[in-house]
Amino acid sequence: MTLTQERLHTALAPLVFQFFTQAGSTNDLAIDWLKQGAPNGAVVIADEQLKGRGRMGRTWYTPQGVALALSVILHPPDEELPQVSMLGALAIAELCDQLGLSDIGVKWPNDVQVNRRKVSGVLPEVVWDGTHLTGVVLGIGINVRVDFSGTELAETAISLESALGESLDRVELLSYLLGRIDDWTGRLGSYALFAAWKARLNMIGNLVTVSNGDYGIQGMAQDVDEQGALLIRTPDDVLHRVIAGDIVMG
Ligand code: BT5
Repeated sequence: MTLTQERLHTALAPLVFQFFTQAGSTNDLAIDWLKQGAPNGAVVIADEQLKGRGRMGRTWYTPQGVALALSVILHPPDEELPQVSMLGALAIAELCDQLGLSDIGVKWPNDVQVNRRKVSGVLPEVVWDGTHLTGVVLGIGINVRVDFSGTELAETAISLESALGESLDRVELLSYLLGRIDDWTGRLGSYALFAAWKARLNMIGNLVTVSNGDYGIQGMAQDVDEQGALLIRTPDDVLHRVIAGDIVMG
């Protein structure tokens, strides 16, 4: 159950990684490491985050000893960037498959849900040096046994252990997840990766509302394109291409 440097060294032997018992945000640490030349596939892992970040300045809750918080450093070519976050969600969904969970889905763009509750979030952050792509940091947070009772997330979040009704070993979960990430990284840029991500999306064909802070639109979630954008058809029969935002049903 413990996530120690020693256990990680044994389980993740070929990996270049940094482990912190406590961090602000693993993405921030990974961005610094990337700028200092971290190799493709390097990973930052923390047992607890004090300033875990979500998208658009939101907070990601990572209490000590009960979650996985990691950031994988990748050096894809520019044109493969849209698939990096798809890759993250896909690898997490496959981890859920491996555990034997049912009702697993990806809520566009990249929330992994179990029983329609969020078990994991993905935060890709791209680092540029002028017009040159330095690399991308793929942040992943997974709830393993986070107790959300009495919090504002009690109705919307879930942990792997409560969904499964079993206790889990975080090092084993991490090892499997990194294996899936490694596998899909080898297929970055492929139609297969896009198709596998698309097949996991759980709101296509439904009436949804999308908001991105500036505006909200309601319509049919018709499809996604290969860049990861959501295509929404509004009642006036106009097809909108949404590149970022949050969706809710109805
Ligand atoms: C995300 O943002 O879902 C991306 C989360 C990425 C977290 C990882 S952890 C490792 C790495 N280092 C970081 O600092 N971040 C990454 P977003 O779609 O904006 O969702 C954020 C929202 O999810 C919050 O506003 C809450 O409503 C909810 N939330 C926060 N913590 C949660 C949790 N542990 N489980 C489920 N939902 C949560």
